[in-house]
Amino acid sequence: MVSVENITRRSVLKTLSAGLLTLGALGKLPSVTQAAAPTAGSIGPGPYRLPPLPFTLDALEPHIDARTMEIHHGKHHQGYINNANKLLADHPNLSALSAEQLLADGLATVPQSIRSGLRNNLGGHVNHAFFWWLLAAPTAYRPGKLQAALITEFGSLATFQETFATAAAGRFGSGWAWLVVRDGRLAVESTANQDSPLMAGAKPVIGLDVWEHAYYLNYQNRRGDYVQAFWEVLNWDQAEANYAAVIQHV
Ligand code: MN3
Repeated sequence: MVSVENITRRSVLKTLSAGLLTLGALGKLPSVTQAAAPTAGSIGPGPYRLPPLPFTLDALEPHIDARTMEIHHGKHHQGYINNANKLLADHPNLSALSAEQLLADGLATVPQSIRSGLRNNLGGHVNHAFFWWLLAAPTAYRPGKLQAALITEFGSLATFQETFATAAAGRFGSGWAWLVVRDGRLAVESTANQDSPLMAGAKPVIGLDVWEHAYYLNYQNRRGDYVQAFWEVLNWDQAEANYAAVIQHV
């Protein structure tokens, strides 16, 4: 187990409190096989709008079917956005913050009457906007610094994937599995509902939605099969870009 570059807890926190994802930076990263997300995880201030998928609805088949993508993106993600916008309609001061900043630093200042609704729905928006960019039609990827760091941290890529799958399977009910940088190190975690690692002082690198709405049409109760399929459609270029964005703030 080795620390990630020279990231210190302090620098991670500093990065977070800076509103972090000034992800214009991501756009400067070289694109390899996929269009690099200019703003993955960076939504900016409200009111929010549904970001288009960076692929066609059927691009992930047979691993994730088009109908699931259509409902997941067009109904579920849109629903989180509609709800978050409604909750913030009378709070322009909150809406003016970036969505990530509001989640990471601002929830405690949100009026009690809308706090849990905002936690769920703004979390849902931020998580899904981040997630779509991590999916892509299967293709060849060039291993980069992230894969090297995963091997250093977990011993092998396979061990990382097993650890991640265990976290995804072990999240009871609805939630997410994550690869994050926390306290300067890569770590696998999971969150309940739509909670974001940003809410707990970590920076997401890879996230997987394990709500049933993400897989039930195709996999029914077989979450483990869905998690295995995720590796087939994981956009490693984006994961590398996310990792690069985290460590460049050192
Ligand atoms: Mn979802």
